[in-house]
Amino acid sequence: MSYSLFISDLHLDPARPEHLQALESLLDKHAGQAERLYVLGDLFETWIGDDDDSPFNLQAIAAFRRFADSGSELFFMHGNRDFLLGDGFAAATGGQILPEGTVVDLYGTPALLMHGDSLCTLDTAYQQFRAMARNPQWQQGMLAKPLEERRMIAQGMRMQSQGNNANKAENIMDVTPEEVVRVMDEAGVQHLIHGHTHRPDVHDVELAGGQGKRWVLGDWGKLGWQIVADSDAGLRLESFGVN
Ligand code: OKV
Ligand code: MN
Repeated sequence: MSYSLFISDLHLDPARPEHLQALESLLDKHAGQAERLYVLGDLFETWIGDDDDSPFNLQAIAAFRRFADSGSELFFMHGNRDFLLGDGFAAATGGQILPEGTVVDLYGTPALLMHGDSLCTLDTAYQQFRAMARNPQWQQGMLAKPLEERRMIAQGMRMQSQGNNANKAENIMDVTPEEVVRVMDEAGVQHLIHGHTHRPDVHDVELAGGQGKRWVLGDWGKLGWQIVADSDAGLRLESFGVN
């Protein structure tokens, strides 16, 4: 039996060390056992650049490094909080960064992987913010600023967004159903795995070529969430306690 794992939306933050601890347990448990781990975005609550070598970041990187050194493969996708994760982070962890909308083979079943924010097309204010934050020139300009200034800017954006009430998990608009069908048909897959919405569930989708499934990971709170793709048993969404 071979298996691969998917997680997202840990929102790792020094203020909540229990989530980093839970990640470390997950990584140590599956190191050398899982074929691959895919982290589908919002691993960190805020990532202001690979040059932020805080003890918290270094601890997370070291845990991923042990996992990758054990022979398990490691992949990251950007979320809307950690869009500045770069090649430095990937190299330090021993992982690879995948573009949004990558198709992977899960033991004979192709699956489309996304963070999921691009599917929330009705939140136009958010899509504008996303276009800015993902713009390479904007990112270059941001990364050229001193770390302390970036920290202040990110903090200011968060306060502004909280003031607008645009930043609450329960206010994240859900995916647009037509957009889900469009990206799945375009990629020619019957399975889509994503996070972002914090609405962990498995949904049936009516596709051009028949029935599909949309697998949604949850954000880590009192529970953590994972999807296991098993060479024998297929996919399953699971939660586990986080202390
Ligand atoms: C979410 C929206 C803010 C809309 C910033 C580096 C950098 C991360 C960040 C900070 C802000 C996301 C992560 C947020 C949604 C906004 C403003 C508008 C319309 C940096 C890393 F580069 F500035 F240093 N951010 N947040 N908006 O508070 O979640 O949806 S956020
Ligand atoms: Mn997100």
